[in-house]
Amino acid sequence: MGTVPAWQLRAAFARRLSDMYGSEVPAYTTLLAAVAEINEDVSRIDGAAGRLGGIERVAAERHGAIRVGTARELRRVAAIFGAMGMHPVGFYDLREASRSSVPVVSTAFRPIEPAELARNPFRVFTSLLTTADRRYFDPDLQARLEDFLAARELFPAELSELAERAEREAGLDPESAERFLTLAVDAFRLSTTPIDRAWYEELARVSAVAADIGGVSGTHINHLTPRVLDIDRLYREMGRRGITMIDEIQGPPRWDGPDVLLRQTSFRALEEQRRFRDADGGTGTAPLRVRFGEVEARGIALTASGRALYDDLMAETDRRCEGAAPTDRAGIAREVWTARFPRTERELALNGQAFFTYRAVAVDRRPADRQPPANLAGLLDQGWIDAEPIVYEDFLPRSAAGIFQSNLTDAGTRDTARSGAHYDRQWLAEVIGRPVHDPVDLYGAQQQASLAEARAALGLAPAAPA
Ligand code: OOG
Ligand code: NI
Repeated sequence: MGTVPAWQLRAAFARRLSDMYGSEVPAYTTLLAAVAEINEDVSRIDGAAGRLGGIERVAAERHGAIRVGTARELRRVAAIFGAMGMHPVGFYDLREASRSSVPVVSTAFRPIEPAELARNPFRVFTSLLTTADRRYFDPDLQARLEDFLAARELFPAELSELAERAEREAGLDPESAERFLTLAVDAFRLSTTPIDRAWYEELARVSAVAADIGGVSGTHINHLTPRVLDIDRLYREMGRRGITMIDEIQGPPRWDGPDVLLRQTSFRALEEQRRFRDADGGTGTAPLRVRFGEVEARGIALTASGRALYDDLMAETDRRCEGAAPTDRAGIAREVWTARFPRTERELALNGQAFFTYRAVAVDRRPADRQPPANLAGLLDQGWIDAEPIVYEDFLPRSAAGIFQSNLTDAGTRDTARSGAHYDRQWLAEVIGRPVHDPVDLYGAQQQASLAEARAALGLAPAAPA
């Protein structure tokens, strides 16, 4: 009897979660059908489509999002994802990135090794409620909220035990794997336990996100996002299929230069009937909007300086959009990018603005009767090495905040006269009890290792640090 390794647990979990979500949220199934059609079409007509991950990877690729209330819950989540080879990467402070009341800080659990990403890149954006932030919660509400959260159990003990064993032993026997997957998918299903109406509404006055996290007895996947190779086409296609998307695609504009980072768009959460319990003990149903759909297109990972340029272009686009009609934004963004963003991958590589995997070309393809030059520009231009873009595997705080926001019916309240509690990546690492990786470090190490290997293959000394 073999062992089911972490990556197979991850791939099976992503697939089963997707099946579960599809059976409960019909619009998601519509989205998947449109995505599959477009991906097949694009990969047939565009030979370069596979450069940012092969079609098999892209077809299976999903990200999900969950929200939890306490450090203890987050540690449980980390163990469950750890069993699937997913590790916390990045720190996102959505309190600062939103106009509405979004009292959370977040990380993403995902594979970090290139080979693991290629097998299945499933990632889960995971948010933690900031109960100690006085802008949202006064001491009395904080205390009642924390009591409520401390009394609930998101995950059965058996699930946590299986997760710990899987991580310790690098996999599970098939029977335990089956049990683990069943319990894990169930843990992220929308709960049918009646919701305490008064409590939910009290939290919703502060923030719909706080109510979604701390007003109910369970957590749930609130969206699952497939990856599409042409997001502009998908956007139009969803309209044709009768599903209204939010009014823009977030992230970089469509333009004729390299695709970088991440472009996302979503449809608003649909009303679902939920059971509520009133103070007098009676129960009833009322509609809630908590599960939605999103789709994304992924591009090349940017270095710190590439990212600074990106942020700068977004800020310039914002300034130039003031007073303009919302529908003008895409055109304005495209102008800003055309004027200021590098037009080719080569430029991005040589400027040190984006990450690539470098490989020495096969011996019989190398220039004959010549010595390889020492510098990267010469190596690329004379055809000694190939540069394959590294896919951006992470998220964008502003898009994330936009996704949260587009699903709030009410902005909530925030006392801006008070200062917020401070949280950062280090703090989060201590809370989780595991390192929280810096995404730029991960991409940088991957690029560095590939370049060193390529140079060694060509008999060159390791590159001097840039
Ligand atoms: C998470 C929103 C962030 C993304 O794709 O940026 C996100 C949430 O709504 O809980 O998933
Ligand atoms: Ni998302």
